[in-house]
Amino acid sequence: MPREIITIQCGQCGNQVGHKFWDMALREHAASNPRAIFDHALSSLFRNVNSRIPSLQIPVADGKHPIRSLKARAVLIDMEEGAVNQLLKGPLSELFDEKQLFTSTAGSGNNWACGHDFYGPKYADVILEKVRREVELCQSLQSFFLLHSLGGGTGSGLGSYIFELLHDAYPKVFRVSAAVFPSADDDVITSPYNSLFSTVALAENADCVFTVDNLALIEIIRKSTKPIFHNGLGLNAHSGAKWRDMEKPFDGMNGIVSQLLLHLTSSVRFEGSLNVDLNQIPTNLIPYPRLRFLVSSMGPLNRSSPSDMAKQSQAFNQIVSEVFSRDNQLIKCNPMGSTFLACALFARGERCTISDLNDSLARVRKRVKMIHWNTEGFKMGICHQPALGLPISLLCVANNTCMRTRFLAMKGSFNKLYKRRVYVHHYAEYMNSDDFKTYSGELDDLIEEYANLDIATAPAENSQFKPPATGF
Ligand SMILES: Nc1nc2c(ncn2[C@@H]2O[C@H](COP(=O)(O)OP(=O)(O)OP(=O)(O)O)[C@@H](O)[C@H]2O)c(=O)[nH]1
Ligand SMILES: [Mg+2]
Repeated sequence: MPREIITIQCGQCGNQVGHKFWDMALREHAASNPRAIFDHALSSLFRNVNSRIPSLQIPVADGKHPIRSLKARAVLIDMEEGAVNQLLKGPLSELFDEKQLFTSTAGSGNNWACGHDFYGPKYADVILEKVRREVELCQSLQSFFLLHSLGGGTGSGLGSYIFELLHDAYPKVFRVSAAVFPSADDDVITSPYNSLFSTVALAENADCVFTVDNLALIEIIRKSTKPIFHNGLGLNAHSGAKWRDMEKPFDGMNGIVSQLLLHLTSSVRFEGSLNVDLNQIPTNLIPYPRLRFLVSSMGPLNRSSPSDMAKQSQAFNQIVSEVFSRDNQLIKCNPMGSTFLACALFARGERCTISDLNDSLARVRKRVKMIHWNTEGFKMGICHQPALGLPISLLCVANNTCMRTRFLAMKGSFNKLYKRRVYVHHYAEYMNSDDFKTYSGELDDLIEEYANLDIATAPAENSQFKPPATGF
């Protein structure tokens, strides 16, 4: 039985990340399935609209091969047209039909409240109708993936509103957010407000949030000595110099986010010896209801992994230590300086084994501080289909109290604006001005929850302490 994922791209960033994601997903499937049969692997992300053509040419979007009967399981939403039109002008346009698109022209003006409190209620019915149509085309829908940024108005405000709608309409389907946090020097002046409001909304309505941070992504790109994920990102050799020098090399940055999504979905798309279903992530990694913000890291980031299998165990050690290092985090924080509530390691590679993973983990294990009630809280998954261009690769997803440092920084930027009431009047049109205090108080609570867990110590033997239920 296929387990389908419906991707909802919302706002400019969400649609640009989605663009890259579909491009890379097609390349990966084309490379893995030279016979090009519409198979189980394809069906979690794509649907075949012409069942009379069971055998397809999997289209790599090179403009030469038509995407005949493949449609992405996706709904594309933006309150401006630019990013969606860009996608429709390119070779991937055939992946979507009109019924999957919903755009307007005015945008949300970098205002969370405009997206959430104006466009949300205004377009709730039409958005739900588009989602419903995609849901009906699934046999066993597993998750909604929301791709969005938290810094603008549409992806953050309308995006979090859509999760509220889905929470009511499809309570049993997992709501997974891939949320791009703004960097501290973001061009969007109001991004501290928007990201704080959407963080609080996601804590309520998402099942889990994969956090990525534009600052961390930019640094990864800048540090790379050669174009990373060369093939996987669809970047060609001579474009390397250009994208490193650009101020915001979104293409490369979105490629890293797409690689994260491809890695996460690889277990539903391909076979593995130790297949971890996506819906096991919230069960295993989220012991407390509001602490849903997961920290991800990937390896290798800066060089390609060896194809020489004799060197594999050495390479594995290297990659495992990389995913625990600060440099490989997709969000600016340092998990090794804080407490892990739970951790998952997902390896991709033809000959990866659980003992490779265990052996390499044992080497770093002593340096990893686990919460006292979950000292063995590691989940492992293996997918034997390698990522494109990477014979072996590893994704680490953790629930770690270091999220509080990221939220403290967010709170600091929010306070800087709010103490002078900068732009508050723009929001007053849509939301109550007291909401600023309410939302920022809720973020304080989240920060405090993480801080308390960070210093938690094992209770005395005769204490009444009951650890939270986890899937471990
Ligand atoms: N990583 C990445 N970040 C992006 C991209 N495009 C925009 N951003 C970031 O997203 C934030 C702005 O959000 P947008 O997605 O442009 O805004 P929107 O959701 O379209 O909302 P409105 O334009 O206000 O209607 C800023 O932090 C940008 O740096 C992208 O393609 N990739
Ligand atoms: Mg926009």
